[in-house]
Amino acid sequence: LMMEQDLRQAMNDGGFEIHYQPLLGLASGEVTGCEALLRWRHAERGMVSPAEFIPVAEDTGLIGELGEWVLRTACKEAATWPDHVRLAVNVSPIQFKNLSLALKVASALAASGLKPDRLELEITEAVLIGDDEIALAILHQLRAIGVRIALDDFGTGYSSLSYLKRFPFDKIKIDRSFVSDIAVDGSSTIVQAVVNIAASRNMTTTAEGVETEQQRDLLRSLGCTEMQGYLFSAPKPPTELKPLLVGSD
Ligand code: G
Ligand code: G
Ligand code: MN
Ligand code: NA
Repeated sequence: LMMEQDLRQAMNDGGFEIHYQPLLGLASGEVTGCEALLRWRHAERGMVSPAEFIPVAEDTGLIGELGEWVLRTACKEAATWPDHVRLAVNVSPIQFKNLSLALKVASALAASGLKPDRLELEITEAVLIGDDEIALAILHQLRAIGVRIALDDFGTGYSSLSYLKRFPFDKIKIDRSFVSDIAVDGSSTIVQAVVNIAASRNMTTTAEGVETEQQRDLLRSLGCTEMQGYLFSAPKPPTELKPLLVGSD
């Protein structure tokens, strides 16, 4: 497959880069963290979206190597940010089939000097589908290291509530489909319910895809903890990100 060969080559040639999107506290308006978002700069195709190549990396087994590169590179970058700014890294469900994941995370932290509680791993509920005891064990190993775990894309999959019972997440990320509709239909009551469930279990909430001041104000009034979206900033390369973090110090 063309794509697979391209991916391998990009890995060897430095064709991947990481952009970072800030997360803001809704009460303080301060940057509380940044999410690492992988980008592939392709000679002919331009910027290729991870939505396109992550599935290929998963199918071909390249996701292990690629995921480890993202983790190590992003941890090094985050170690240069102000101490109160956390780093969020997306972890594919496939990476949870590998028993060495916790070791790799510990190694990336040690190599970068980033404190464990500044790293937040974003997983989707697909990790916990089908009574996956290995994935659950790895989640507990990660928790033991001291990293935080966030449940990403909440509300888009199946029977999400049962997963909140199976593992004590630190954070729920509310999918942007709820945020985009929040002012126009019943989505605000759904967001309110998620915020209430999260608070009752000691979890914080981050609303994704916040694009308007109206959405931000509504989310703040609903008690949502953080926001992320184009209203404040799109994902940016490290050099453009830095000025957004200074002054939040
Ligand atoms: O940044 P963008 O909206 O194009 O991302 C599309 C999808 O790719 C999102 O679901 C995001 O979580 C995922 N993604 C981005 N970077 C990574 C990464 O480093 N690892 C994994 N597994 N997924 C990523
Ligand atoms: O699945 P995940 O939540 O990790 O995906 C994050 C993706 O959402 C990134 O690819 C990012 O580019 C995209 N994104 C971030 N902010 C916004 C926004 O305000 N609006 C829209 N439409 N997409 C966004
Ligand atoms: Mn994410
Ligand atoms: Na998400």
